[in-house]
Amino acid sequence: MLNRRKALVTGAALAAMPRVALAKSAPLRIKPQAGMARLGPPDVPKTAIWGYDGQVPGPEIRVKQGDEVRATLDNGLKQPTTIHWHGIRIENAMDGVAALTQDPVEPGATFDYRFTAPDAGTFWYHPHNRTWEQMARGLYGPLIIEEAEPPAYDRDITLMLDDWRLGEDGRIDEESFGSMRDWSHAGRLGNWPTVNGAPQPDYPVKRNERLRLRIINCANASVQVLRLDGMDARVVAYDGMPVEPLALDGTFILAPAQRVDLIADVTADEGALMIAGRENFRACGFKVGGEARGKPLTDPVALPPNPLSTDLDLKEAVRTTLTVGGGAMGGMADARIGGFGAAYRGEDPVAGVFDARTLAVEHDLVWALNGVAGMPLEPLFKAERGQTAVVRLINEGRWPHAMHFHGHHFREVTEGSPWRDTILLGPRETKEVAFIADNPGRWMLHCHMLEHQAGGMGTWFEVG
Ligand SMILES: [Cu+2]
Repeated sequence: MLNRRKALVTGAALAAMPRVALAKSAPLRIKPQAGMARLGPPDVPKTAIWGYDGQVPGPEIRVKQGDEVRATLDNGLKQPTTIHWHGIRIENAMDGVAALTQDPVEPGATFDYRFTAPDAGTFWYHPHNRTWEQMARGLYGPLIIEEAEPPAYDRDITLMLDDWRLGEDGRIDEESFGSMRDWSHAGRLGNWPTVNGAPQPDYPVKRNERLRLRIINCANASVQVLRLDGMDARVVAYDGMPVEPLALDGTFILAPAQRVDLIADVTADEGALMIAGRENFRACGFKVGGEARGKPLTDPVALPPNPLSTDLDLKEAVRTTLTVGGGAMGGMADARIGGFGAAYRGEDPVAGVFDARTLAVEHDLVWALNGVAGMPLEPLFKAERGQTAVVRLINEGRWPHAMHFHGHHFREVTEGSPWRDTILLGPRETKEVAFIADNPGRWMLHCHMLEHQAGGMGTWFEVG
């Protein structure tokens, strides 16, 4: 295995992101396929990855709020895939969840996605079929929806954080795919971090420049603890939803799939850094050079609001409890098997209640939601269109979870909580979240620690 410490001494090249200007007339063509990427240090061979258009991250898709995105998925992989447009309050049929909202797209086949992005902000796209493997191999890309009138800044930088499991030869560790140890513990944690598919890249900036940093956690399961040095930064959005600007003080946390938008003024003379984790590991750098910006910008940094319904009606809400059971040392006695996948394949769902060992050994299921392991035949709850939904999330186990709701943004039912699409639920923690179920369809709700999802932590709800 590559050792992170090796990265501490590695110099890095200046990095640039691939960009795609989206022509309104022609649909974009996105081809997930095999490719090569220099993920490791210079003395380690390139890594065989799967990427959109063969690169990691995939091309940045950038449109204006309210514009239509047309994208043809052209599957160049040897296994079926889909594209999920994470965090977009999208039309249900375009949500990209294999078996729930569409058939998986077979190798060599295509699927046309077409949607209008209602909200401006930082989003991303990734597969929703065998996600635990396809994302670990590099399938993800940024989806940036621009405000009509953004606040003033000099530079807009997207930072996609990942955490790979690589061998000394630079290869992705394939043997541990499907490891029940990972699935029942913290998920697939990596040994090699990258930002935008590069080890510790440096981004050129100038002193006094104002940056907009869009940080996305693309790791399968790692919760990232981050810190910015050499900048004066404010949080302006979480998961694509603007918040009252808040000065960044010390570390900030990004669970898998979460995003944060920062507006940051470069105050350092030589170099600014983003630091990750307890080891003070250097995730990426900002090389300060050239002539300084004469005067720092002092304009307001708040983002314009998005058209999200926020008027919760807790009295008339549909209320549900979702209890997470299972995992190593979780004490789960038994569970039923959801059966959704079997029914989708035209097989008879497995009936009966099974003990935890049988579930793990015979069915690769190690987690349950409300005593059901894997997607259930019936939705967790049904809401009338426009009704408020309240979900009490209870984690009885020892592992954190990153709970993601599709098609909607929600917030904790405590004053001043931000609107998000993914929330970190700590060990033995309970959180109550609420949202207005105004997007009709069948929506997935799952843990975004992808091994947990694969191991049983997935359910769905229906909005009429
Ligand atoms: Cu989880």
